[in-house]
Amino acid sequence: MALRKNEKLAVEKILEDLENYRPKRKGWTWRKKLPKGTTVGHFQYDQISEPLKNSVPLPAAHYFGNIDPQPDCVITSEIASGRFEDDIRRMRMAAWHGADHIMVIRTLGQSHIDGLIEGTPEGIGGIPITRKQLRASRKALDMIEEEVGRPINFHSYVSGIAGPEIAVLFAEEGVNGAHQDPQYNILYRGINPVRSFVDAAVAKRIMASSGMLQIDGAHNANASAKRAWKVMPELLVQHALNCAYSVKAGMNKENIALSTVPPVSAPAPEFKMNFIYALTLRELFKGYKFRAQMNTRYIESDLIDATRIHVLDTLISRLTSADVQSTITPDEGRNVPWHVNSIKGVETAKHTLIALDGIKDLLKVNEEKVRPQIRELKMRAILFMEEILQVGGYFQAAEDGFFVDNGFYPERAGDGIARPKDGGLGVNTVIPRDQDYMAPVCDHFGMNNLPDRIEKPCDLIKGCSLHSPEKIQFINELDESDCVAKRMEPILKDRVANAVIPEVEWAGDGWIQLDMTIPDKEEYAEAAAIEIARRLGLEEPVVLGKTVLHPSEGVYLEVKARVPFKLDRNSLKLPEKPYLLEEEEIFEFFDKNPTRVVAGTVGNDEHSVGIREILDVKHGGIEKYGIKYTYLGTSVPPEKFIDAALETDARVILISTIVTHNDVHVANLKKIHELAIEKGVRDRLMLIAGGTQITNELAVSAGMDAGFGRGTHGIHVASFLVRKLRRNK
Ligand code: Z97
Repeated sequence: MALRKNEKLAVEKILEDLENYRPKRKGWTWRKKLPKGTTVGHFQYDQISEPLKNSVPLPAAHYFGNIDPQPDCVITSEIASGRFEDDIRRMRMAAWHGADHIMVIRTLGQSHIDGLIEGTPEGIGGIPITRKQLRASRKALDMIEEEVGRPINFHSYVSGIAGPEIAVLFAEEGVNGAHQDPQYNILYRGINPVRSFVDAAVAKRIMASSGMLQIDGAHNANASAKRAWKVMPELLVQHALNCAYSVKAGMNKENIALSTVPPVSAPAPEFKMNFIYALTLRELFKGYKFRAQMNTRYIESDLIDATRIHVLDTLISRLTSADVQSTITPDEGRNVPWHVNSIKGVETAKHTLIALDGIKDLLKVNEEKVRPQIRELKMRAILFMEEILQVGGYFQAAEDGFFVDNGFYPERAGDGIARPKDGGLGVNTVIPRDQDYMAPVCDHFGMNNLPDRIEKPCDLIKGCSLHSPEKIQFINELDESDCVAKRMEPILKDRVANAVIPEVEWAGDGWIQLDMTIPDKEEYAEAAAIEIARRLGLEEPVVLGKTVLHPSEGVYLEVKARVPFKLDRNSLKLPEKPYLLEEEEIFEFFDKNPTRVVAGTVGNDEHSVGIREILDVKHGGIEKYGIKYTYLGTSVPPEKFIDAALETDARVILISTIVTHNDVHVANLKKIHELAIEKGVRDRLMLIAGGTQITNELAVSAGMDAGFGRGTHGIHVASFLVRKLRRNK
């Protein structure tokens, strides 16, 4: 089953025969970089990768021949609507915009569930990972990657007491990357430290066996500490612990990614602090991969603010060579995981990475300035590490509250998260293996007394689920009332009925977003916004975000609300599409076919701004395309248009008319048409009318070849001229 550009992805087809689906490939894939200086369109790039087969380019691409160069680093989209059937469609949108790393975090802390679970028990407060969701998502991604022509990495999270089981599940289902960090379980999930580290070794070994990329959890200290910039030394320590432990558990360095997060944001003096931190990380962790992510802590309910932070963070990524650029952007702060926010995040990353192509070759870091600061940060981290050893090791340090302390080490605020080594979830559940322990399973961590000369341990049991996938038990959802089939019922009905319903995250959710400026104080503005939405007939209005323009003068608000009706797709009147050619084609035509135009406003009409905008090169008037014009001025008599055209050998007359009383505009246009007939030149002249009250029908009925109304730009007129002149040739 292949996807087609002009057809929606049919989720119900993905769900068919899911029990027999196997992932196309396993393991992480990096983008294929192109050589420095590769040409795309008019430009040379130093940091791009292979292009996509199908994509949506950046908004300004149409000025550059619709090129869509892809940066060299992987772009992540964190997609977490909570419903995999909706995530799947958003994955397709994200992939078309240039994401090739799809991170799916469930709406429920997965790690609070102590085992694998089947079904979708939304009732317990969210949705955990299930095999069905993973398989459906991977199957969809296998199709999406064919469509865009680039492998897409699917990512989730290995955490909680069930971590090792989840790692096996991920390896079986072709998940390509995962967060895994024993420190996360200890600090943020209250799991016993010993258990957490033992589990991590098992999970990491499994992840390594299927070539998954691992992202650590250090960024959580950044997001949790009250003063995130104070924990910089600790972050280095956390990264170091997870990196070293992962290598010892059998992972390759190139599959280990540090989860790096800039510690501050403006109004702090952001760049100099974040940059030093990033430089220090790069120096300390040579050979490891870097995943850069915005600091979720500073994302407020303001899309533009989030975008500004994202752009500056990405600048640091470019300057310090991050390998994966995550775009969690505004959703986390606003808690509105909407399709558009995911896509805007991906666009911001793609735009910034491409915009900064080659920047490292242009700038040189001022060593004199940065070196002492990098050295200081390293010293603080090393001292931190030494103190861990002094107190008896990591477990003791975690118990003593070394981590997420708001002091800038060696300063300590005494407010760190303390986790006793003899406490926590799963305490005393680690049991030493017997001397003759033997387990016939592959990619197993730790001591295992396997018989000699067996190729792989699972040969003893004729294959394990990693090597003989037919052994995997696929259990479908168990709850008949809370399952994807039930959720899809109304959606399929709507589809058959050709209903159109707006949507932000779930099919058929009916949400829309409105924005408005209310010229009043914040609380009145908020109340007014809600009331306006209600009076418009919208349901459940909520204010998403506010920007105070002035304490008394006004507030800009974003509101979300539900539309209480559905539209019938067949009854929609489709807007007429203006005929538009690619700019290059227009340039070429007028280069080969020099064309002259005369123009002016007719009768007693002094409104000249519109026609001059259509003519003048400045705002994309027809002059831009090589058309030569003679501007006759305002209030030009009909005869003069014809005479001027003949004198200058013009093929085209542009007649602007705004004044419409007594239908004087129609009369003037008719007159010009008739005069042209009288003089026997109507066939060789093209007559075009324009003005706010002009429509094509009206102009044609008055004898014109075409008419252009409100919203017309030079390119519309130029495209029409090309089409018509080609036909008349
Ligand atoms: C990011 N926006 O992109 P659960 N393990 C680690 C984690 O950092 C996390 C989990 C597991 C962030 C993701 C925060 N991180 C959000 C190392 C979550 C999540 O929800 O506890 O089951 O797992 O990194």
